[in-house]
Amino acid sequence: DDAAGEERFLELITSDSRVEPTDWMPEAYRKTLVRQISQHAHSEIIGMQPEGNWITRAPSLKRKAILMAKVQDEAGHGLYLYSAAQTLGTDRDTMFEQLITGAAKYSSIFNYLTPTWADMGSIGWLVDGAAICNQVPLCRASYGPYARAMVRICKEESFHQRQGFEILLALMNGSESQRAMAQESVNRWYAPALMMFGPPDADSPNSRQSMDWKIKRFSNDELRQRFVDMLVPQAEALGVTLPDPDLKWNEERGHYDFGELDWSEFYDVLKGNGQANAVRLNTRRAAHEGGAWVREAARAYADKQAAAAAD
Ligand code: FAQ
Repeated sequence: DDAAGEERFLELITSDSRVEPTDWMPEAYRKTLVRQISQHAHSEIIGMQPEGNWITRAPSLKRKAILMAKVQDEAGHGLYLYSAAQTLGTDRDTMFEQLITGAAKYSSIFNYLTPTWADMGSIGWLVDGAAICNQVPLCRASYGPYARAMVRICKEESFHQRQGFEILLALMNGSESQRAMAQESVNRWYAPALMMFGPPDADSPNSRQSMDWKIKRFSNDELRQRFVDMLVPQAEALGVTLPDPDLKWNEERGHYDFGELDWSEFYDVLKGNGQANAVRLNTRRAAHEGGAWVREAARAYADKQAAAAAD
């Protein structure tokens, strides 16, 4: 019954064990997991677009092959995450529908445009870097299928981050104009990457409960700080400047202080007013509708196989 189920659920959470799909769980726990996991899945799927935009224009065959592999990894991440969300009883068609009608959220970062090749470097270094910071703790999330999906995703994200760093490093070792291109791109991506961690703790309605349930292990601001601390020495190695005049080592705190972010921009992007919200959704919708015949063919094939097996 529910009382016994709840007791066992709390015991699993307190003892840092995993909650599995067949375990009793509070409806609100299920709901917040579906919310977070589906948003995460949508981010991976929409996140293919800003880089997909550069596949045909990558500056060498090797760069093209690497970029294609990375974008394919993102499709894979989306699929593991949809599978994890499905174990909570929400089917994939419902989630797709929520995405293409604009009802679902996905990460703010993918509503920014990628006008230069250096943006492939910045996405890998900053966006995948932020993703790793946020996602490594999720490997210990209390919900088993989500945590296990994150383990593999994080391994691939580490490779993605290195390839982005390496793109920027090649540019920084190049000509004057290549260095300028890298710096200009970092200038555009830095603040939006810091916003990926979500609003400041004081304005984060879901954090407290998600941390009590051990879905989130650290708060948005804690992870943002960890990310900034990680970036500074990497920026020095690259020779790029992080665009924040207030960025400064704080001996007392043992962390870098950094400037206030423009949260009005973040909320504006969430409302649909970012550079690329409309493009992203239209492209996704067209891909989904254009792929309808593949789903129909797969269904017809599966029916035929099932009929043959029944004979
Ligand atoms: N964008 O109360 P909180 C990737 C929403 S990495 C849009 O703090 P929570 C890899 C939030 O959903 C990107 N919305 O929420 C890649 C909530 O709205 P709701 C994906 C945001 O859940 C790299 C409201 O604001 N990663 O894809 C954002 O406790 C390169 C209040 O916020 C993940 O999804 C945002 N940045 O904490 C792929 C990681 N931030 O739902 C391709 C898993 C907040 O109440 C290329 N997710 N919101 O309507 C998480 O860790 C959490 O969900 C947070 C937000 C930390 C994102």
